[in-house]
Formats: sequence, C-alpha cells, structure tokens
Amino acid sequence: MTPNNQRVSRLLSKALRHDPGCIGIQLDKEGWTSVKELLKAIQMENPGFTLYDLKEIVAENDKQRFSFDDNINCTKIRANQGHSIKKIEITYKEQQPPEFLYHGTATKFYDSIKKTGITKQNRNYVHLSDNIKTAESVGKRHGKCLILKVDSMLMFLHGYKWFKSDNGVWLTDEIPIKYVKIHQYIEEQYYIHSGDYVGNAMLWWALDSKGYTTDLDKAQKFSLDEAKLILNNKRGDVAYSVDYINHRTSKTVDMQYISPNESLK
Ligand code: HQG
Repeated sequence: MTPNNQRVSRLLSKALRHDPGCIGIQLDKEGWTSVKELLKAIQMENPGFTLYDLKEIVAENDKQRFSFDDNINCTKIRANQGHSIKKIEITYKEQQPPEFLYHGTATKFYDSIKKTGITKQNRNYVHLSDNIKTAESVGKRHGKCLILKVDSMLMFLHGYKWFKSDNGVWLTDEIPIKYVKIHQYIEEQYYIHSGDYVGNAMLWWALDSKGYTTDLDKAQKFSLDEAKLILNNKRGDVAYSVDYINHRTSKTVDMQYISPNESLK
C-alpha cells in the first residue's frame, strides 16, 4: 500500500469509529456511511484518491477493519468493530463462544480490573480474541503486556451475550472478575545496539554471540535482566525494546547484494 493510502487508512479508522465529524461525514446507527460522500470528503485533501484506492485499503488492512455493504457496487462502508460512538449499535449476531477467549491488557491496568472486572472503557464493547498472539499485540499497545484468559463458555452458560465481528474479534459488554484468570505476563525483550552504524543502519549484537549485524532477523533478543547486565559493562551499548525497534523498521536493499549484470539491458 502506498504511504498516502496508509495515511488515509488511519484517517478512516478515526472517522468510521470515533470521529466522523473530522472529515464531515455521517454514520448511521449500524455504522455505515455512503462511499460516494466518503470519497468526496477524502478527495478534498487528496484530489487523486479513487474508489480503487479505497478498495485497496479495505482489502489490505492488516486487521480487516473495514467492510463494504457489497463488494461489487460498494455503496456503503463501515468499520467492523472498535467504535466509541455510543449511538452506533451494530447488530452483531449473537454467537456461542469457544471455551476460552483472551484479552490483552497492560499490567498497570490490572489493579483496577481486579476491582471492576474488564470493562469497555471508551469503546462500545470489550474486545477479545481466540488466540494469544492477537491478544499480545493488542495488550502491548498499552505498555507491559498481560494476557488474561476468560471463561467465555461459562459466561455464555450464565447468560452473558457474545458477538463476533466480521473480522473475527469477539465482543461482549463486560467481564466480571470471577471469569478472568491471569494467563501470562509478556516479558519485554531488548535488542542491544553496539553504538555503531553501517551507513545509516544500526549495528546490533548478533545471535549466539556471533559479532554484530545490521539484520534484525539475525540480532539477538535479550530479557530485561540480560540487557541490564550487558549495559553494566558500560561499553557504549544501548538497549531498545524489540517492539520499539520493530515499529521503526523499513524495507531496504543492501547494495553489496546487487549485481549490475542483473539490471535491465
Ligand atoms: C483496559 C484495537 C482499567 C483494557 C485492538 C484495555 C482491539 C481497564 C484498555 C481494539 C479496565 C482499553 C480494542 C478496568 C479494561 N480498569 N483498565 N476495569 N477494563 N481495561 O484500546 O481492548 O487497532 O479501548 O484492558 O486490536 O486494548 O484500533 O481496548 O487495555 O481489537 O483496530 O482498558 O482496538 O483495534 O483500551 O483494544 P482500548 P483494547 P484497532
């Protein structure tokens, strides 16, 4: 996806879930807005933006956040879940959940969760996933991640309603603490930067003590305690969390792997 379409995608997340007024559109009770009106609004800032771009954003969104009412005519579009606008009440189909579901949160919220259970905060529902990996990426957005395991089937048997959005997110109104167990604390991991660079690329401690590398796939990840031990040696090494660095990577090609013979003749 082009950087401009990535920017529009973020704008859509905001407009279709939290603040339609930010681009002057309106959502109906089910969260839909007219594609024609939306295109007009986006084109005010991006004159070259087309329906083709919008279709690309919907198809390629990493969490499948958006849907058209029908993929051929594309008359209306909405966000599948995650709304904070109270007047939006999407009629999700009630579903029987699996035995357990997972909620990724931050350790700093747990004292409060212990008192009131998991509550929806600003959103219209509490969000859960059927796998730990998704819960981990959701929880990490808030800080040091804690994965909670929820007795979703037991809740269902006790009369709590469960819904599943079109993009596979499980939703419910609230989760009393008696259905919640701590599943796992996710330890933050760290890369160690040697302090040196190759060109602009940062040079990291490599896997298995094999010197240094610019390739993050070959860089060693350390626990907090290991990273602190290394930093105590005070050799100019610097530790950054793996998440922090992963959010700042870009795709480049190293010129030493490129042969001019392979270029177009
Ligand atoms: C926490 C993203 C204190 C809750 C994700 C969470 C998801 C409490 C935070 C979707 C609490 C709210 C939703 C309590 C819950 N006391 N804190 N009693 N109960 N919390 O962002 O679940 O990228 O509103 O654990 O993928 O993190 O936006 O909810 O940590 O599907 O598409 O309060 O948003 O999708 O944070 O994320 P959020 P969430 P998008």
